[in-house]
Amino acid sequence: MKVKVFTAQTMQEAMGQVKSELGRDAVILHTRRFKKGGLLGFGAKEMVEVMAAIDSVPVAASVEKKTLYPSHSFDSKYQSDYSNKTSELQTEIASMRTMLEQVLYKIPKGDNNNDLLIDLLIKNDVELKIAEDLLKNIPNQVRVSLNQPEVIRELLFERIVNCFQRVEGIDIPIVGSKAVAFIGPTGVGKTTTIAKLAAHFSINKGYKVAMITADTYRISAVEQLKTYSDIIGVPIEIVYSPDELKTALQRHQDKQLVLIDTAGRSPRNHYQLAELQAFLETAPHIETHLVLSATTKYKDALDIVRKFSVCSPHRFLFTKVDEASNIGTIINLIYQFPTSISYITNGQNVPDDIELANPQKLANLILRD
Ligand SMILES: Nc1nc2c(ncn2[C@@H]2O[C@H](COP(=O)(O)OP(=O)(O)O)[C@@H](O)[C@H]2O)c(=O)[nH]1
Ligand SMILES: [Mg+2]
Repeated sequence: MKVKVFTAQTMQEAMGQVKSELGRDAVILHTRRFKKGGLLGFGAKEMVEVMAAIDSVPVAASVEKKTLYPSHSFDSKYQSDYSNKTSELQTEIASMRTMLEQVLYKIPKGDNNNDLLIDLLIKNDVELKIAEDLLKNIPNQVRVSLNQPEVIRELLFERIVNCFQRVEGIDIPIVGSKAVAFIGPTGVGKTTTIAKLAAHFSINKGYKVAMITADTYRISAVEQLKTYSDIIGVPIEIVYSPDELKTALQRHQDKQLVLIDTAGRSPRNHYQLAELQAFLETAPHIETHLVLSATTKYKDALDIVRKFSVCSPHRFLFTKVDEASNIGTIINLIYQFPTSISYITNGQNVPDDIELANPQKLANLILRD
């Protein structure tokens, strides 16, 4: 074993000496500070002493360096090995950082406001992953301290509003006709919504409107729409096949808006869905709104959206927001399938209980205490 004492003005300098003489494996046995020079204790310089040892004299640091990166180390082979290693290391560091961030995020942080907001989102049935995603990086984003709950809540609100930014109601063309079909499971409110829209566009807006129903599955369904047709004063057609739908659409070419009701379909019945798809394919210009109830559990709603995707819906329309204890399902779906929302219905009253989706109102409902 070789033991040596090094003195220098700073600890850093002394360590540098240890490293260059004894190498990286040297063991520090002892350090001390002492005063040197001066007169009667005045003007003395502070010095550092380091006692270090090494088992056997190592190859000097400079030689060690040479072994690791020999003089020919920057020929092309070594250079590419070296850069491969560097990029591997960078990838590894990046994935370690992500892991660390995730772990840190999950550590309970007492009364951390993010946790309180996550709890609030989860209480409103927002999926955990989505809640975490919405809150991710918010504090860093504005460099606010975590004790500013109202700032963080405001930022979260804006993020949620952004999720609902895509709002597209029924846009009536200046020239020509628009046909809109409403599809979805049974009982979600398709027929009631059509009646609300027929009244809104014909009575409030003064457009020429017609209704067509392809829901001939139940007599009562046809009668329901016929009653609305009488009250609102818009014509109604009943069609039993895709061909009849085509003819009916041609007959109503003079109308600015044709609203098409369809039979409620079970997302589990492939035959029913294929039949519906065939109806919609008769006229390629039909705009399709998938009607979903806000009271549906997210997992079921996910299944419905997946199954109805064969009909390529252009918009989501959410009903029964008045009955839902929260609207987690709506944000979860929009997050998963970024699709425009057309209308929100919030009651049984025809024609009043319907409105164009409002991102601010929806965001407020998501953050409801
Ligand atoms: N609370 C509430 N009930 C609604 C809403 N929309 C429709 N309904 C009711 O839901 C039930 C089924 O509606 P309907 O239009 O026949 O559904 P469809 O089978 O999809 O055509 C009816 O009792 C409607 O009054 C809504 O926004 N809120
Ligand atoms: Mg119906």
